[in-house]
Amino acid sequence: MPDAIFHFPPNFRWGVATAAHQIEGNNTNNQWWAWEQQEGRIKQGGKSGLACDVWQHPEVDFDRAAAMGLNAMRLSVEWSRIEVAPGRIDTAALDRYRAMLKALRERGIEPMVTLHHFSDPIWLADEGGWLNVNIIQYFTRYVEQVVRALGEYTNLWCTINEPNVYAYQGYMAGVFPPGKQDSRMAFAVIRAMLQAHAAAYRRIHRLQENAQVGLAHNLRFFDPARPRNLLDRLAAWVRDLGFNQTTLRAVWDGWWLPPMGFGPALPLRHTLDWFGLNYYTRDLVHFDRSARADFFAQTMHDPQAEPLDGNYGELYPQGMFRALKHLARMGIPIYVTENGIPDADDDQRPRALLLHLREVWRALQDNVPVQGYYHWTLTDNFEWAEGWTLPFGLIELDPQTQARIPRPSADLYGAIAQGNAITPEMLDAYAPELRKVLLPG
Ligand code: IFM
Repeated sequence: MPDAIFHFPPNFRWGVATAAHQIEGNNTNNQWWAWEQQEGRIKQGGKSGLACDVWQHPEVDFDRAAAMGLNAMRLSVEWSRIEVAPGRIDTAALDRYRAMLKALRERGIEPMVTLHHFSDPIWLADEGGWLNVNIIQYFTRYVEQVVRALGEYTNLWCTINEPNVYAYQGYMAGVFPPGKQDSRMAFAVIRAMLQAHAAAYRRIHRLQENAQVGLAHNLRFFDPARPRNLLDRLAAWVRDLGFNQTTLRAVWDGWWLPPMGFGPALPLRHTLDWFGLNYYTRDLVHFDRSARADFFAQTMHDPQAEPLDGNYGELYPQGMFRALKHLARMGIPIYVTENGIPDADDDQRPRALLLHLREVWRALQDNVPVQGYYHWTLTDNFEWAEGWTLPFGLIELDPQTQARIPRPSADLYGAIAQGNAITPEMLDAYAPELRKVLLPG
């Protein structure tokens, strides 16, 4: 590609990210399935149902990913399928996942396997979920079974997806199961998840010599709505502390920060071979003395910024560069394990994709060790409490008929992956403002 302008490094991973409950269908044995059956829990009464039917027909989407020229895919395995009752492993489920990973390898796609992505077996939820005193033993016992069964096909493991989002949505906002509103519980859940990550890291390395183990964190920026206002700055700092820094400092420095605790978190040190960044958007934060339960903060989107569909936030691609630079301080490889926008008519996604990838490229020029980018997501899927209302797919899905229609961004992303670069023509077509800045005339 001689006239390409943003080249990516050789062997860069171009992938898509997915999660078991959002795509497999009929995950009847987890807490999400039970939650979906309760009235009023999911927007428009949506249910995961057959989802993208990936459990029965994984090759449909694997073929599409391969045809796009992708060389990587992040997918999760479903604890509730594998460990159907405490200590009772369904080997047929593990065989099914083995077949999936093999099918990906046959298509030249390297799997990254996430071991926990928001869904818990009902038996675990009934025993208090991540607040159960035995959770670390439970999690490592399950992880060991998965690594023994799937280790032949991958050494790239993501222990837990977004502990902060799981805890915030389930234990503060109350919109994910178990629907609690108790910040003390939320921080106890994150703490347990990080401890379980560390224990899983050690267990995986004991089982697989060349394992590469990481964690995916949803890094959201919180900027003061009025940058000069001290109270807004303080409120933004508190939000950042709770959502980002408590987790980041625990895994970087082995140090618990309030409100998660205070003091050394030694078992967490050196438990990352790489770090996973899930980046989507940012919030502006206003101090509000009446919002006591929310730590005196109100969040809003920048009224000047381009809004994303479904009230998902603002388009803020610069955050990708900021996040990567922030994480570079860890001195370990980084994967962008998720990034994308909900956009049914695809009128924003191609441009958003180019703008975000340009920020990844900028970070690479600054020697940030980014190894790959996994777009969220391949096919529209079940978006948790938002049901089917936020279509994040490069490919449109009709969940009733299972018909798939690639959006223009699927072609664009495929062309970028195949060329390992962004070309001026792509900018002309979708992000002319960037073209003008970079290549005047
Ligand atoms: O769909 C989710 C995913 O499960 C976790 N990260 C954010 C995505 C989009 O909201």
